[in-house]
Amino acid sequence: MVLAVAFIAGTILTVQSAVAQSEYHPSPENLQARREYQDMKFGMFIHWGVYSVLGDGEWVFHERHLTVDQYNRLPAFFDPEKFDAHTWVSLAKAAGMKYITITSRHHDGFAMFDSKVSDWNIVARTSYKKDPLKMLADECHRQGIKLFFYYSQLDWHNPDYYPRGQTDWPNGRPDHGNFDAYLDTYMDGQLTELLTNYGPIGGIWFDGMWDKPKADWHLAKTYALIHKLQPAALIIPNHHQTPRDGEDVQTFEHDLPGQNTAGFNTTYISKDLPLEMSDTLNDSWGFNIGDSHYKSAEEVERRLVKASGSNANLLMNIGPYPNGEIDPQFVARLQAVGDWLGKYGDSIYGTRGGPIPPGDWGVTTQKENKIYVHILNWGSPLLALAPIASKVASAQTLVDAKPVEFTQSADGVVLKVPVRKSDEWDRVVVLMVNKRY
Ligand code: JFZ
Repeated sequence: MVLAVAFIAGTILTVQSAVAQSEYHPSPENLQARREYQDMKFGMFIHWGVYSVLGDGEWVFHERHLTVDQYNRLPAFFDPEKFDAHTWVSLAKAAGMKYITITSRHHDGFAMFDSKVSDWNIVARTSYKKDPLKMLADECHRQGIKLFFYYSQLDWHNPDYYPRGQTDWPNGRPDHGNFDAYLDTYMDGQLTELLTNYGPIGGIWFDGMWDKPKADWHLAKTYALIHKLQPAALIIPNHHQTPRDGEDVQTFEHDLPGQNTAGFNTTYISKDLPLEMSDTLNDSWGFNIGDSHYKSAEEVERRLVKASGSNANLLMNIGPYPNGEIDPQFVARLQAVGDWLGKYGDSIYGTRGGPIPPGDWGVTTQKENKIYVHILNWGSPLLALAPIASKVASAQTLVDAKPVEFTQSADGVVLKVPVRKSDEWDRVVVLMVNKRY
């Protein structure tokens, strides 16, 4: 009897998920937006909120076990007088980044935009009184940068985020609350604002569902709302699970797709969805005054190249100061990566992961009838690559178009590797092939 019930329940679940699978047909605008998203390759992640004042990362509310009453003092000190949307967007452009994903609200629930849903927002609670996301959206539209909003589903402040999740600590909230109202009124209300008041946006980057893995997050409803308000807006959930219906991008945190050095990423890789990898320029997301562990520009470039070779975008994070300035250390590195992209961008933008699997030596990307061989680590004169289906017509270096000797056989392609110039991060050899990818 128990087995029979379990079997029937299992069958119903299977049927339901099969039905759910078939219900989501991405709109043509959405599919087009996914392709454009994949073409962009490099984005700027920005973690910025009232927590930035304390210079101790975006989890400070939780890590110091502050109470809601104590945290409520913080917005009064947040006055980003030096914030200038033009400077931020120009930096993203100079870095060769094509999109920006910014925290519209993080786990502290504090809306960095003008929200009518609650006064727990920058316009109502700070002396700054302005909406930086509006200025950023306008500037992004002017400069042709796509803007995505990070939105935390997890909330450490709202009493209706109840039952609380695994990050719970006693911070003074009552032991009751209406989670349905939190999702349907508060969250969907704010998402409606974000998808209505800022012109066309790139999409919503969700985070925090992992705090209550078993809860019903009303995802179908929220996703349908987003796709109704802006069909081209992409839904990018940072839940580290196999993508669900309605989700448009699979994103990986601190890891290339399929790798799991961080310990919380899934090794499943979607074959259909665009992929993204998020990473930090030092070791923090939000401004952390004690973190000077900056990655070099070369290291950022290598991560971008490896992400591209794995068919993924790289979303590289900075945590601006609470006054709105961006750490000059970040600026210098981003500009250097932008200079590199100025010369090597053809081998990144608009490409997809190449036909040769990534190896210790490097990766390949591909576009039209070109395969770009990115040689990142190789000290020997010859490099043997796995076989490819198409015939190589010619090979040359990307930067100075010098011919590169090669042989092709059933066993693969062997390249005579160009000698590395002293300041050369990546030797890119372009293979012209007879097949269009
Ligand atoms: C999340 C945020 O908590 C973090 O502050 C930052 O915004 C980052 C981009 O996303 O990081 C996570 C996500 C998942 C887990 C931990 C941190 N997890 O599953 O334990």
